[in-house]
Amino acid sequence: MSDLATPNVIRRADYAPPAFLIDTVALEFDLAPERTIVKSTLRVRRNPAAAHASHLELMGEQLEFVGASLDGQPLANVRAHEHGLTVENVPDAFELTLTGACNPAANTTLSGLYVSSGNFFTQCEAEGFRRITWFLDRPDVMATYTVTLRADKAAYPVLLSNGNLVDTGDLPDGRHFARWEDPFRKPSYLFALVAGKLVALEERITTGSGREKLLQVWVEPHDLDKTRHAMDSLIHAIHWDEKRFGLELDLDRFMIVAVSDFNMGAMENKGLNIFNTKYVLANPETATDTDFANIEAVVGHEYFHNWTGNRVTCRDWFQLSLKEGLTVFRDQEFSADMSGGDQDEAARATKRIEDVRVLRQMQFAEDAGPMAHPVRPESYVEINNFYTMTVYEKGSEVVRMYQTLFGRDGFRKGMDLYFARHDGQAVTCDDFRHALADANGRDLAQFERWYSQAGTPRVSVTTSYDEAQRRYVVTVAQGYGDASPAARETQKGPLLIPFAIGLIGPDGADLPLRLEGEADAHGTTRVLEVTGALQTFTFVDVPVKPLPSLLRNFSAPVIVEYDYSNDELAFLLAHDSDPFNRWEAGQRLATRELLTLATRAAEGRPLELDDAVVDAFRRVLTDETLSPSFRELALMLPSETYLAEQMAESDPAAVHAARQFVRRRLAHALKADWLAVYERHVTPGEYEATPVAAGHRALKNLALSYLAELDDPADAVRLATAQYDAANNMTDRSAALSALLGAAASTGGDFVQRPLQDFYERFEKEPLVIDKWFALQATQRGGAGRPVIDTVRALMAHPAFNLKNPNRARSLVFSFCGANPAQFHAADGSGYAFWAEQVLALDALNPQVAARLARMLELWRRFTPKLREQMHAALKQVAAGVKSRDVREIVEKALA
Ligand code: B3K
Ligand code: ZN
Repeated sequence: MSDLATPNVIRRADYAPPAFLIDTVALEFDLAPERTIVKSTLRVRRNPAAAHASHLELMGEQLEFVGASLDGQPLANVRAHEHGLTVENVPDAFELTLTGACNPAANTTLSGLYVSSGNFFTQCEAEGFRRITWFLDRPDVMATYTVTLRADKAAYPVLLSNGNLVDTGDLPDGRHFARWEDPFRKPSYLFALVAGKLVALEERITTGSGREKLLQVWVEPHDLDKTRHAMDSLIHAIHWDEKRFGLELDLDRFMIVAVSDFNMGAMENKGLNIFNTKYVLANPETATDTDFANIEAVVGHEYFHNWTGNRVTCRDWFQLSLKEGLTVFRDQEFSADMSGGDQDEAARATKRIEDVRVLRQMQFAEDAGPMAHPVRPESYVEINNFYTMTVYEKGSEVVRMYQTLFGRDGFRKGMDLYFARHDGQAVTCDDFRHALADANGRDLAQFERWYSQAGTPRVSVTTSYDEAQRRYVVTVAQGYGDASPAARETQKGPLLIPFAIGLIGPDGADLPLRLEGEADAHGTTRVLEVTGALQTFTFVDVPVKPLPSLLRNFSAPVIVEYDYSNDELAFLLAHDSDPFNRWEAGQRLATRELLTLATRAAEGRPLELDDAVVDAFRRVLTDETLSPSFRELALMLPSETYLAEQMAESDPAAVHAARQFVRRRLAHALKADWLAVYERHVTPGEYEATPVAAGHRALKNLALSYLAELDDPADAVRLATAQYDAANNMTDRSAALSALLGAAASTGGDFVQRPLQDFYERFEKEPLVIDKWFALQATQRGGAGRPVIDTVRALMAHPAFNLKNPNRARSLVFSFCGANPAQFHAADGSGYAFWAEQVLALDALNPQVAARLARMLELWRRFTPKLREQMHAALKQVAAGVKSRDVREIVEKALA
């Protein structure tokens, strides 16, 4: 049965409050893999704030109707249908009992109730609860829940749901039960249950008000030795939210459960967070430094949702960024504080750089294509397609701008007012903005455009210095450039842009800043408030012609255009006091050079690299006053994907040729330095997961990857082989293997076969590590006459490959299509044919995951004509065979 019967567009403008409210929900589950019976008893009443309706319409999908009663009487005027259930002529207030059945074992969508490794799990956000029972499955219907779980005791010894455990006991026939009560009203998307053979790491902590709390991390028994880091991250998150925002854990018990089949990262169900194993399980042998950091961030993120999302939730799904943008901002600040405290600006900058890199590579690309939408979208076909980089990452930048405008204290005042006004409510992005505005005595009407306009703003800056008058005039123009049609139709006017700027003197020191009209100079970074389409700011008392440092710490999610020379960029890279902008100067320098080279490569002209670029890189590499993590970020070239997006017509092959040329050139020119850095930054002894140790490993492994580019990679092969064999942690082991794969691509050497095989055998029983094994091979560079698609196709037939497991699908299929552009965009179209096959195969199993893969061709119009044609054909092939609403929305928008 396809769900295409109603391919209707849902519009924000059509929001209407629900005709009925549900105050209490009592759920009883008789859990069985093939047929689970769910009995739901609802206290329903007419919504006084809504128009009168005589029928109650509940949503339901893939449910078998078993029976119904109203106020204890069997119900005749009830009609179950494909999209739910209608009860006709209901009274003003009543108790409704509905019994239905579903098939968790057959549920490959991983939405609703499903089975993974023999255990039961749920995923309800956004609209999965309706696949469990009939309901007003929308976030503005908030109820208190009591949940009774019954199941076979031997097969499902652990029975979990939201809130507090109030009763347990044995039942006849080897069954048992558990009853859970959640004291907090919540929307249905936050409901969860888990049942199965699981064990927990437990801790008891005391929170700010002196109350004791039970914390649990539940996993399969063989994974118990990988839960310590997740538990520590949870404890840190709980303390951080008290300290930074005065927000305390409200439940007596807080549980995290890991599941290996999961569509995304994790889910913030009230008191019972369910996580992809990837964001829970870690020990030094199996997880990289990046995995450790991601676990901390995601554990924090889901925990922070308890207040920003759960206590205050969204009125409707158009407001998704209300909880997601805000919670991403909170997790970014948490990670920054964890890595460097709130004092160490350089350590905080590392986190900032990583976040901005993701935003620019992924969100700016989204803005440039057919899925471009505002942070608060106006319409959708399938809401699951709108858990996007724009809603999450740009949404976080929008929240960050309030903090940039009002400072940390002003932001905190706004948050306090937001909770004072809206605790326990389902609200809108406007409510959040008003709280921030009112708490700070500001009119933020213009700021609303950040929520309603799509596209990436461009800020063009010109400057002029009057030596006689000692005045420096900064002229700022804002617009959207040639935005995509989807973005253009949302654009109405200029934004309020907090634009942080500094002025640097010829000695490299910041100049004190005094704007015209100010009594005296203060500070060396100023947040200018740009509000007009064209505006000038005049600095006075400027003793020498300065160099501007623009958009410090990336104070707004915009593209800055300013005509820096290569020498000026090298100067900023060496001197800017803003660590973000030091990195930024290096990226601009490299990007400009790489794009010039890519154009030359496309025209078949010889390539050469400006010595100034080599020198700038050498200075960073050898500057021991800079932190290793900063150097690693500064020396990493912009990604091929990002570079291709900057071209008038994306040409992945030309970009790859240019980037490889530069990597080789830097490898040769700085060979002795790379070797010295490699030796200096080894981290002998026991593995430490600290940011400092991780920084050393990152820089050392970057050096190794450059050394692997040498024409004669003997040194790299020797070092990488030794590193692989001696490694006591996954960061070093996987980096060594990756370097060997790199060296093998250029030389065809067979030195990589043994470690590749060893890696598989060593970690055969660790699915998350086997994911890395697939991903490393999917993203490897292709050698002459050895296209990676051949390896990928062979790996699809490997016994360990399984398309139904999203992590495995992502490790091979998504990694190849999304993270190996030069191979995926092969001129013969082989990558696109593979993509179309896999999108259609996934579409039949798991539409949400399929839709993510489908998006990988959405920028097809921006590529060179030959690639464009082939991508178009692949898209049409998918459009002709698609079944799900999820994938259909993506391909139809791409083809429109
Ligand atoms: N809120 C969930 C995402 C749900 C996605 C549904 N397709 C995880 C998070 O953002 O915390
Ligand atoms: Zn979230």
